[in-house]
Amino acid sequence: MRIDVVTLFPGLVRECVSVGVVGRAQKRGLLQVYTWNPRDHTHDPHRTVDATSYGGGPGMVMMIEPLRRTLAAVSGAAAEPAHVVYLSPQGARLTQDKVVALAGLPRITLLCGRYEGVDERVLAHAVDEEVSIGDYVLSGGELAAAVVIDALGRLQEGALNDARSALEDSFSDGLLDCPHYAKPVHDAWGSVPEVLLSGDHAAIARWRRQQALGRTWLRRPDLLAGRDLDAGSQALLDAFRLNHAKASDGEN
Ligand code: 6GU
Repeated sequence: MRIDVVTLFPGLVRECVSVGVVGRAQKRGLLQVYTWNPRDHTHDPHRTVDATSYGGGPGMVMMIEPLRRTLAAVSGAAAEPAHVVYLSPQGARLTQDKVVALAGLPRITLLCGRYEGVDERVLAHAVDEEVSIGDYVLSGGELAAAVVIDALGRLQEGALNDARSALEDSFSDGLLDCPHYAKPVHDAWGSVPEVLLSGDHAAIARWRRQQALGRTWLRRPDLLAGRDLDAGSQALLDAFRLNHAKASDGEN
C-alpha cells in the first residue's frame, strides 16, 4: 500500500512511523510512506501557506493554492487515483472497521491541517472523506495521520509476524481483548490463572472469550449495546456477570 502525507511537518510523521511493526513493514516493501510539504509548492519568498480567516477571529487558515499544487503533485506521483482523507476533529470517528476498509485500498493520501485548518473549499473539491481520531483537539493532523498509518500499516499482509495477532486484537470482532500473562507463573503481584496452564485448548479459548466479553461489558457497554450475542457467548457473559456480582458482594 502507498500512503502520501501532505504536511507542514514531514519529519514528525516520518519519525512516528519509522519504528516497530510499521517501520518494518516499510523496510519489507509492504508499505510506502511519502511526505509532501505544501511549503515546497509556494512561489513567494516567505513560502506562505496560511492567511487570516475571513470574518475575523483568531487563528490562520491553510490557503487553497499551495494545497492544490501539492495535491496535484501527489496525484501525478503514482498511477492509481488516491482516496484523499483529511484529518480533523470534525471528521467521522475512526473505528477498526474503517481502518480495515482503508487498509485494503492500494493508495491513500492523508491531508494534515495546522492552525484553524484548511480552507473549506479544499474539503469540497479535493477531499473524499474527513476522519477524526477521537473527541479531543490536537494542534494539527500529523499525530492523527501517524495513528492512521500505524493502524493501516500493521494490517498489511506480512507486516505482523503472526497474522493471528490481528485477528485477536481488541475490536477485530467488536470486543476488547482478553488479559495476557507471561512468565513467571507466581509473582508477588499475583499468579497466572490456572486455566491458562491447563493445556486444555478448548477451555483456554472459552476463558479468553469470556474475559473479552466480560471486560467489554464492564468497560465498554456501548460496544455490546447494538449486538446480538450467540447463545454460547451469552452464557459465558452471564457466568462472568454472576461471578462479578459475587466478587463485588464479597468486597462489602
Ligand atoms: Cl484528525 N486532527 C486534529 N487536529 N485534532 C484531532 C483529530 C484530528 N482527531 C481528534 N482530534
